[in-house]
Amino acid sequence: MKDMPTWIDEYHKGSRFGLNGKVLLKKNSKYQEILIIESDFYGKALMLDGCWMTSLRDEKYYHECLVHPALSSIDKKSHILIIGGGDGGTARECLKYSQVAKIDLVEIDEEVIKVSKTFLQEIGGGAWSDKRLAIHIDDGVKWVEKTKDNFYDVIFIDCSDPSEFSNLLFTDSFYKECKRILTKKGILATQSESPESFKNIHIHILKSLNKIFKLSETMYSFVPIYPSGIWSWTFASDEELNLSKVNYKEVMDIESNCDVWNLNFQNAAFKMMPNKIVKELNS
Ligand code: SPD
Repeated sequence: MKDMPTWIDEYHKGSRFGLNGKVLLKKNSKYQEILIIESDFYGKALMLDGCWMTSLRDEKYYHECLVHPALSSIDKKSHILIIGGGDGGTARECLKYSQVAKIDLVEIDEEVIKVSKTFLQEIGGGAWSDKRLAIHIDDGVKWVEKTKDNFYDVIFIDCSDPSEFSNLLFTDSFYKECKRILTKKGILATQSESPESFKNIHIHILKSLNKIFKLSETMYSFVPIYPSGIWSWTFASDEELNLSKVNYKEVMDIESNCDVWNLNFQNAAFKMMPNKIVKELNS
């Protein structure tokens, strides 16, 4: 019976978002419950504290959208910070750019990295052995606080939904600290939750970034296993945010190496803000 497929659901506001699969691992780390399943259609998938994080089938919908709008548009991209991202998918996408010289990946939960390397190797892939990637087991908020001014060209916040131990990653004071450690033309790129299933926190993120940075833009697409499916990513900068002004030669190479992202997809995704979000932001 132990190995029989079963329904594993994320419960969210009276709805269930589930995959049918076998449980390969269930353990508690210092911070959270970690579950790995092998599902029929989405392949192996990672759930943390009852929330889907990623699956082999749909992870590119998430990681490509977080990384490429920022990295395809910014000229200087040598120093990158990833906060969270313990499955390795965000680092893998960043490393597609030869100008990326150094990535600091700061993940609070070492177990997430260990489990991802063991069960979800396809996600991190060659990133784990790439010399440009430095892994730090640390609290992202503290890491940012101890970083000197104007240090990173791009910061990616690849965090879980707000919870007891990730709440600080959604605060104005944290975003201000990120701004302090970004280079002049640097970009902050964050997953910004769902306009449907996490509407309040979504609005909060957009308002905060809009207030703290001179420029910010949000794109919408799908992450099939997340509650309601629709998801968002927000990009903010104090100097330049030319998200579709790209180096075409470079973009062609990156596009041919992506499953979901391309420039047309991106340009449409930046025009997808649901009207109720537009109204709320303008009210
Ligand atoms: N609802 C889940 C939001 C999680 C976003 N981060 C996922 C991590 C994938 N690298």
